[in-house]
Amino acid sequence: MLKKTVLQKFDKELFKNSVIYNVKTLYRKTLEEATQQQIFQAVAYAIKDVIVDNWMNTQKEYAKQDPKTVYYLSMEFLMGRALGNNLINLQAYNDVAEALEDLGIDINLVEDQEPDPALGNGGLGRLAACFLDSLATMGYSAYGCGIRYRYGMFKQEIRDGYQIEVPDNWLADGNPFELRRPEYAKEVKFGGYVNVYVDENGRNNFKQEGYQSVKAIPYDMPIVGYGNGIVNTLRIWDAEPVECFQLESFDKGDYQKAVEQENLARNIVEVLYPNDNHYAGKELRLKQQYFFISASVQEAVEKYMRKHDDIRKFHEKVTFQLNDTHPTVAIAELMRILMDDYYLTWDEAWAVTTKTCAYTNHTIMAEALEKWPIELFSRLLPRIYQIVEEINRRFIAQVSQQYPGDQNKIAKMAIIYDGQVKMAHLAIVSGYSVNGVARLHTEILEKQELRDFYEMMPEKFNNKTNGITQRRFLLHGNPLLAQWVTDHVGNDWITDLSKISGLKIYAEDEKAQQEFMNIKYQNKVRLARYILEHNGVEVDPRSIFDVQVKRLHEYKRQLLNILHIMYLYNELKNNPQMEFYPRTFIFGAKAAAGYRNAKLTIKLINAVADVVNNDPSIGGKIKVVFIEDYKVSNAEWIFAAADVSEQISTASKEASGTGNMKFMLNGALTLGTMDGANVEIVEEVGMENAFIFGLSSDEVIRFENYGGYNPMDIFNNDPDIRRVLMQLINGTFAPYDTELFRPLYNSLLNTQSTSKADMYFILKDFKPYAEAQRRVEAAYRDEANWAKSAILNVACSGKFSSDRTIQEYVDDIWHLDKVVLPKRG
Ligand code: DL6
Repeated sequence: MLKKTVLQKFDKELFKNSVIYNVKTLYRKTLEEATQQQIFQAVAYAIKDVIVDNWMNTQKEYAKQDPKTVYYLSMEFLMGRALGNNLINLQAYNDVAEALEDLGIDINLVEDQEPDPALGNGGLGRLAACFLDSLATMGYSAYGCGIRYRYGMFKQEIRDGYQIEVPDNWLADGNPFELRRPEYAKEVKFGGYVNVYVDENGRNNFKQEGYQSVKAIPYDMPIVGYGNGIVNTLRIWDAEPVECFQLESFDKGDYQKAVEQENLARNIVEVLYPNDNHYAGKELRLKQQYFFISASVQEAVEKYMRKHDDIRKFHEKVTFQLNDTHPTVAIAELMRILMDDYYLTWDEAWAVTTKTCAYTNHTIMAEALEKWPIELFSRLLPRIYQIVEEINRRFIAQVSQQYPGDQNKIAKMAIIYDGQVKMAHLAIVSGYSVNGVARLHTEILEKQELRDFYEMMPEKFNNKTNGITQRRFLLHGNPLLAQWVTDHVGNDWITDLSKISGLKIYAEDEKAQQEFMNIKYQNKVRLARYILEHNGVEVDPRSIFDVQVKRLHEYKRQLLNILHIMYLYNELKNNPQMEFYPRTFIFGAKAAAGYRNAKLTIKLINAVADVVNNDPSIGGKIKVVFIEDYKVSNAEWIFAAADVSEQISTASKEASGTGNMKFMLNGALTLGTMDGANVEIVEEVGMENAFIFGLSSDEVIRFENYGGYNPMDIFNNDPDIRRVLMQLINGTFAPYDTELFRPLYNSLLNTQSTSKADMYFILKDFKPYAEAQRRVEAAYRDEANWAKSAILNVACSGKFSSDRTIQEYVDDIWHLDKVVLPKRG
């Protein structure tokens, strides 16, 4: 057994013995006989043994100091692999790597055995994971609360250029870091009806009856703070039938109900909906939301009441942050518990709830807004619906009082309207804070999307620009650059990223520039090897690595990128002698399974790659690579190797972006629009160290509101663009099916579809983008100047640490107490 001494003062021999012991007791094998997966499990259990000591100690200290706690309620936590991250945060990575080497084991191979826990789609879920890392590192008491999906984000395989979705059975070999906590199980009720009984005190008691229920079982995962001994908890809920399926139910006539309950439990946590920025309106999704929220809120209240006796002061010790509208039923669930279980009056319960819940908005995309049909909502959650109805009734009365006779205001602001329950309205009305995730995004919320609410309750609105954890995305993902940064500015940046600004003085230092470019080169070699192994494509690490990795969505405009590559290819074919700096265009993206144009864009990228990569006449000057199964673990390598960071969303559409920050931290230059957090990145690093192009968000919004853009004009007047578009439908990249890419062509020119043409202004921004790409090429030719800009990007990335973001949440919204653990002997 490994004792706690290990990571306070690493004892190599003890650690090695622990690994050998674990292989023996878990698998009845010696190290030599064990598989790689078994070795990973043995190492993970050895590390967990240490973490659990710190975990117990932290929770004991929290119980003693009783700090205010944030519950970060989120349908998604895109954690990525835990082993490497835990070792980094325990400050034991190098020691463990050495100890494993002594045993003849390569730590990289061990890390590679761990499946990526992919309980999230993209930015929203990864942000939640970065926040948990920062909260633990900064000594704040926090729970992440979510769902233990049996299948996370699908694995992507590319076959014949098409995306194939393969189930992600991430629990197949077990998850060594989790703990099952059946003692905290909760019952969650669905359906039935609500009866009212008057009790002996003349009070109305509301009781849900005739319902089906599910048992929620929590699994806890440790969230290790960096170097401070703190371990917080990510609590994800699994579902089990309340009672085991019993045959005697059949005799009692309950057979049908028993089967349904069993199925409900089986289905509810089965799979993560793979939609990013898109609401599908599925009944099971609402069940998932209420399932994990009811369990989490019940537990938060019970935990509070184990130490306190006045539920009216709940908000003094607890705050709920709603990660987008997905967890918004928490508002009504808390009201229900306070009124039905603790007998608070409406006003008392409202006073507590409205001081407990805060809401983060992550998108203005209309198709992402959650609106549940009343029929579905009230059938599934009858008591919750009653409460939402009452919140709505009182709110409308308030609106009518403030804007007498203005029916339009009510139509725009009501929580329940037109047969639908609008979750964002519920969150804004009932929360004490509403925040956007980048300055521009918050401004758009205030001035456009949520303007009526902002006018009525401006004090609730605030901005919290997103951030990322430097511990995963530099210290773990890019050890060479991390060491170089430490050599130049010391290691304080690991917990205070503002310190990285000390690098500025090296930006013009020739030696530093060479060292930096050499590190970048080595990271490019590492990625080139990965690409050769996974794609079978040889890429030249001396070429410019131009990277766009993120979810595939029309507003993110991967189509603009690939159309521009087609244009460059045409240019080169026309004039093979032209000056051209070799480029490797790298993509990585998953498309939602039912998103036709997104999936077709993946096929187009691969089709273009096939032609371009195999055309000897261009002498390998352009390579196009689509990295299969983009996920947190390969992302770390990709960011480290990038020269150019493609952040080319239609201005106003990307709420923030966080990939942009990860690239910057790793010294890539942003090629982007003035959208989301790009605006703030440019503000930090300076226009001259980025490549900005395209419509502004005001211009986009003006076109959207007042019209005046016709892509056909561009098609008719610009022969380069016309040629590229014609190549979508003349078989250049799909000789066997000339109609294959017709839907993409139509989406740009609207020759057949009912939706607007070129909704994302791809043709409008095409030439400015091509021009910005020319600036990239020219800049890269001047190596010293490029190195200077790249170093400045790293040096100016301090603002984009999730530590800064979390401190702002703490100061302005949550008001948590900082906990410092007493030194252990
Ligand atoms: O805030 C995290 C992340 C932002 O960085 C992205 O810009 C934004 O698109 C994403 N939003 C969503 C919305 N999903 N829903 N609902 O994922 O949030």
